[in-house]
Amino acid sequence: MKIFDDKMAPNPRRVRIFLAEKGIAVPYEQVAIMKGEHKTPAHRARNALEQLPVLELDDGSHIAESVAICRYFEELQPDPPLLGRTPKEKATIEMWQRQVEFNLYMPVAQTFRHTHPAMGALETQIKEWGELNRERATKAVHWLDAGLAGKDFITGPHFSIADITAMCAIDFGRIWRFAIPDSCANVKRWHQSVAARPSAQA
Ligand SMILES: N[C@@H](CCC(=O)N[C@@H](CS)C(=O)NCC(=O)O)C(=O)O
Repeated sequence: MKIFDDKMAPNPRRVRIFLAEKGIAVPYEQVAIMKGEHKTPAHRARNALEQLPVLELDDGSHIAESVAICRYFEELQPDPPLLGRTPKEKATIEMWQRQVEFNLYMPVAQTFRHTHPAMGALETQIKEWGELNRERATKAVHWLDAGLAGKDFITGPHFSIADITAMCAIDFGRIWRFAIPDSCANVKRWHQSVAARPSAQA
């Protein structure tokens, strides 16, 4: 078993943090996106969408999609649970995970892809789309701030995959100088706490 990873990219980081929280060690093989290594026939055979991360199982099969890979390891090793225990917890975590992914993560990524000069090699850049997503990302942090009121973590008292996705989105945004607004005190407090977990270094 191994994971095809790019240390510089935010989606593979989600999986690394998830595994670090569970204390699961999996060998990583680096595939450098900025060198185009994810567009080779070898990587296309692992994931026809030319994306990372990809988990390779011992039978030679592949699982792409960060959340699907996390789900696989959660099923293998439920503790500590990062996708919920009870039906209500599982559904609540999935709700937040998807909302954070669509409302915060995607706008942060789209701003980067459509406004950063380095992304011109990978993306047909539409500046207006990038700028619209810059606004959407800022709006989403305010939405997250309201959601974090009175809570330690996004879904309640326990750290979950939703916290991982949100932290990776916010940290990735630094590449286009995104910063948590001073008015978002809940997000600032939460970010300090999740960034201090050892897994954040994974
Ligand atoms: N929904 C996928 C998204 C994967 C994805 O977009 N990965 C990026 C790295 S963060 C990638 O491989 N990009 C390659 C490219 O844009 O050409 C997941 O969650 O794993």
